Amino acid sequence: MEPLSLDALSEIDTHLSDEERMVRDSVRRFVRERYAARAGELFEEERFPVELIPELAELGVLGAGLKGYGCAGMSAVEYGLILQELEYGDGGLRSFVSVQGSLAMYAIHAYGSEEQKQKYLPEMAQGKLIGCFGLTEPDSGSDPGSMTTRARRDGDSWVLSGTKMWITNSPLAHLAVVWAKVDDGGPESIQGFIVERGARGFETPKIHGKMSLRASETGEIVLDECRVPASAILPNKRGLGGPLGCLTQARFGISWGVLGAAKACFESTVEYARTRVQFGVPIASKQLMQERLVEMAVEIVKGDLLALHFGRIKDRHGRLRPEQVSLCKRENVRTALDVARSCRAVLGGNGILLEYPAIRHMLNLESVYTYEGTHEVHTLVLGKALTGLDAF
Ligand code: TGC
Ligand code: FAD
Repeated sequence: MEPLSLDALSEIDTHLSDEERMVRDSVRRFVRERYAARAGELFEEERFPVELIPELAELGVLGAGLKGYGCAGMSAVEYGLILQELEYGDGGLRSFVSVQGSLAMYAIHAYGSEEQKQKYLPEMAQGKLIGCFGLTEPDSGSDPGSMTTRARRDGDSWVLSGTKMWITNSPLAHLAVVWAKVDDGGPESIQGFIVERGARGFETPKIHGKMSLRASETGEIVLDECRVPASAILPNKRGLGGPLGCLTQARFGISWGVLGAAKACFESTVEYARTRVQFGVPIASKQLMQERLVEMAVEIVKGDLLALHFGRIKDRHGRLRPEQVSLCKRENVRTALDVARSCRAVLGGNGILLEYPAIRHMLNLESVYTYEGTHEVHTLVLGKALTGLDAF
């Protein structure tokens, strides 16, 4: 008997429009034809395939959810479906797209001047300019309000000093959206700056030796009295709500993306368990094994429905409450990580080989559990919302 696919089990397609399915299927084709076979190799080589950037741009996935300025203007659900397909390939591929669109481009789109939008967004949508997003610092992770990076006004310039840590895409970025505390004589406030590569005092050393998201370039941003023009400031938002507003976009996308990783693990593991024979029968014929697979399938289907429910609300109202996004990110990342770990175990010794996707996704998801707000941070965001009491 042929096994039932997850999509057939959930009949998720019955909730999607023709347009949504078309967008998903085109990215699905790209990932399966152009990325999947190389995923293990890229992970091993610790390399993001920059040669695929023009094709990603051609698919319209860079800044896909933004309107105008050469962006595709897709719905929240279409954007989520895209990220799920990308992360089916690898979390590094999805991270590249999340950071470019939901963080760097979104910051410029939401808080930039008209001139900044015209200057950067069309070329970012075309993949000709790559951006990164510098919020985290070595001593300021979950508590970004404690950042020490400063921007001092000096005549027609801003002078930036500080170090950003764990910055996705920074080693290959043409520009960085950097968050700093502004020192202009007024009350202290966090604001965004666009720093172009080439600015004196701007360095982006790569972080080596990651055991997770190895196919994603991660680096620091070192700002050593880095002078940028007065026009580099993002003028239309002050305060921590600026970067957190961008994170709300990216976290929503992640809550879809991680299910792609879970599905890739699940599909390959079912296939393996159906053909791996121990004690004279396929291991998939054992009740303990079927229970394990069923638990995974149920959680993945629930995750899909959760993402779709909140995606539809986002499309209807144009926004989600941050707590709703925390709920989705927290729950679906946990599901995906549990699924990847369980799949790794079903594969036995083979589960530690890069030949199978489980260990790669499992390791990638350890980062996703931590970035964009750790699991604990999202617990506390929800706890605060539900009780009215701040436990940070
Ligand atoms: P708090 O006092 O609660 O809030 C400060 C101001 O921000 C507003 N706000 C939000 N606005 C939009 N979206 C959200 N999610 C928001 N959360 C809060 C809030 O209303 C307030 O506005 P105002 O006008 O009243 O000033 O701030 P807090 O200092 O208590 O911190 C809250 C906390 C802990 C939840 C927050 O700082 C947090 O989320 N921490 C986690 C940090 C984080 O997620 N860092 C991610 C870095 S980027 C990254 O990881 C990219 S990985 C990308 C990839 O490769 O895919
Ligand atoms: P910490 O904040 O030091 O947390 C350590 C532990 O303490 C965690 O378990 C945490 O949940 C827990 N903890 C913290 N506060 C509390 C509390 N109040 N109560 C209970 N527990 C608590 N950042 C960017 O700005 N841009 C990027 O592009 C980016 N990309 C990244 C890519 C990768 C691969 C990784 C790993 C990280 C990336 N980050 C990026 C940084 C990421 O957002 C941070 O790692 C994350 O916010 C957590 O900060 P931290 O690592 O300093 O951990």
